[in-house]
Amino acid sequence: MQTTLKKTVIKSTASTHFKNEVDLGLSATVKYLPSKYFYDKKGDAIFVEIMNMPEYYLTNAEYDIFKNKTQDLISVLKINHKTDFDLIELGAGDGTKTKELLKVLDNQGFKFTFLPVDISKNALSQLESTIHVELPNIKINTKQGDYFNVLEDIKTYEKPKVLLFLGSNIGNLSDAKAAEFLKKLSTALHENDKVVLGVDLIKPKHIVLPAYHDAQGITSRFNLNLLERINRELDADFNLDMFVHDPEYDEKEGIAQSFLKSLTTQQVKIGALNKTFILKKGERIHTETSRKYNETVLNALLKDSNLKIIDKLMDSNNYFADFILEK
Ligand code: AVI
Repeated sequence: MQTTLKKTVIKSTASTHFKNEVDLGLSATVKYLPSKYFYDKKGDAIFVEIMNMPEYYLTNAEYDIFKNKTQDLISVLKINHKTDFDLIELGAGDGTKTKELLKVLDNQGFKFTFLPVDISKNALSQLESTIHVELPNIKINTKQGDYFNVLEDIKTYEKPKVLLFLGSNIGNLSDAKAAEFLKKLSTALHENDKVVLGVDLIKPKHIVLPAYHDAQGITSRFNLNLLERINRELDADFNLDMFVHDPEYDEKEGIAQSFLKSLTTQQVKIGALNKTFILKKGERIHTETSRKYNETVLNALLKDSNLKIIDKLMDSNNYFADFILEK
């Protein structure tokens, strides 16, 4: 297929998925919109702002582990100096944390190829150029795509693997989906391969909730951008002034959730669906789950996979953990 035609087909398939999922979510008895749609160009930029907010402790906490416990991380991974291995990162983004590990591996003469995987081609090419400049010895081979699809590819790689899945990205999946993902992940690995799974830990509300309800209203903009995206891409007429960002955190369960609450009873027309949806005053649209973990929760998710926890590293505040899993 011609490249431009192929791009158009991929784009229109993506927008058909978006349209159908918006339709499903807004037609449900309890309305929802999938959080994966936060990440358009504007959403990506707001997410960078989130990671730099004082309240969003997750990024710094995991950076603390990668920067200050690099040697511990290398030891628990039990990597052999003589064996060439693949270091795969799912959802690599700008690679800030991973570069700390790459630097030390490189200095200590480990033989490996870095394989960052991301949905964003743009993020990958930026990462590739910074690695070439900052760490010119590192062999890098980028992979663009959806994690689930990329796992199919990874399965065929022969070398030992260390797979990084950081940032508590797993927390945006329901427990059922996370368990399915981990099971699929384990089938892509060989015996003794390792996974570094970064998760936010269950802790008190006064620490977690502000990370999703910041003083500057950045997370509110992030959440509302989802409605703006529907307006832009699906010809809808959401009035953003008539919705508020409404997050909550259940400290006992360890689950943060974000909603958009309708301030009035209103009708919203979505041109691309040729449909009108009614929202009652106070009705909420669920937009995101950000699960927090402890070892019991994680072990329950790993039950049907062939992965087991062999170690964990925590930041200096004990807010965040990188669990080391082994097949
Ligand atoms: C990407 N993910 C792990 C973030 C989180 O903490 O759930 C997304 C996010 N949503 C609001 N703030 C950050």
